[in-house]
Amino acid sequence: MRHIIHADLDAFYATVEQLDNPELRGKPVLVGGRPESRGVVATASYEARPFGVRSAMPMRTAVRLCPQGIIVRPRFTRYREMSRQVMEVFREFTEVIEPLSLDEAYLDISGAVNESEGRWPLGVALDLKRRVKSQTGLTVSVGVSVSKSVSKIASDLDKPDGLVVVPPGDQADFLAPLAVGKLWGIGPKTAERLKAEGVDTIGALAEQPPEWFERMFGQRANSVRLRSIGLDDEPVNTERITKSVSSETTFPDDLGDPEELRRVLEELAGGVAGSLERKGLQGRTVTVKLRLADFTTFTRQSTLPSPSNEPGPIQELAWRLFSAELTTGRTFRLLGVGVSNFAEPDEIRQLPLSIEGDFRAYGTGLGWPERAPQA
Ligand code: DCP
Ligand code: MG
Repeated sequence: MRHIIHADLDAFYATVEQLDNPELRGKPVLVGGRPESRGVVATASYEARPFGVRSAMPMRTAVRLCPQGIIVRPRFTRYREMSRQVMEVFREFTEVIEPLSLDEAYLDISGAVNESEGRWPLGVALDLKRRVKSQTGLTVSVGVSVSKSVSKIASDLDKPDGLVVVPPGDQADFLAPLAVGKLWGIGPKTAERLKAEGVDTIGALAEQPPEWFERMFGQRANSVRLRSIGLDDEPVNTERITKSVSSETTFPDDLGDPEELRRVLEELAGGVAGSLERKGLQGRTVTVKLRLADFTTFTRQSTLPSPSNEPGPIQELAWRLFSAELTTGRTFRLLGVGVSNFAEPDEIRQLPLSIEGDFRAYGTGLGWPERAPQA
């Protein structure tokens, strides 16, 4: 039997700030951009949350709700470093780790569990929490079950410093009373659609007949149905194979000059192309990542007509994506370029080298672990 942990750090950025600066401990900390320049909250410490402060809220609103809040500017390099340390602690338990973002990962701990020797999933989870705390100073909330989607929901139910174990076989009972929107893959729009059908809870969803699932979810019907009873068996996907190559840079001062931005973008794209070539990879999807002066972070991506690791086409498409975002007065804190969606090795020889044809529409990129704050 599989045992899967979903681990998510508590108030990640804010906790790192409190760890590094003892004066912030026990106080409401708001990490994010400046209220006067339309900044947003990246996260708030748990001391600030009773005031109603939430991630992605305008900082101005946060300050109104929590005037005693201490605003701290984010330090992404430090968060990445802490994230690496946490992932190292995870690796003491298993090699089968799927990071979802800087502060979140699935771990397949089946190998660490041995019930006949008294090593139960609960014990492994407690040990993991203790070691994260003692080796990094951070607290992590953990969900444990036999399925990824159940563990993910469980880790969120008892935050901060949470630990929720759903024993094998109890998944459906555990899920039944929860809001249907908590289920992985059910976004706000789908949740609305289900509500209109009288389905509010995961339990109500699970009771629907197969034809209903077909009608509501089409091709996804069976996987959603299995997830609603906690019987999904998706494996923890380790990222040992490279799925994307990217490079990004944060500017010491916000940058708005198109010439300068183009130079930086081409340098980044050229570096990524070189790195692809060294790894023997060719990618189809080019993603640019942008962070504005107010810390809003987002990505734009498009697809090359054929896989490439040449600087020219990658630079050209990166610029095409970026220049569409270059409006008057907009300044940038960070730029990144990534390439993903690699060709299989046997495809590489027979590829045409030109880049002609249509470019596909924008999408949101998944190449970077950070989520975009919504302004
Ligand atoms: N983040 C962000 N913008 C968002 C959401 C999150 O910049 N809209 C960043 C800041 C968070 C980090 O990502 O610290 C992790 O996101 P989580 O959703 O896990 O939030 P926290 O770890 O801060 O809090 P929680 O204890 O609820 O997990
Ligand atoms: Mg978190």
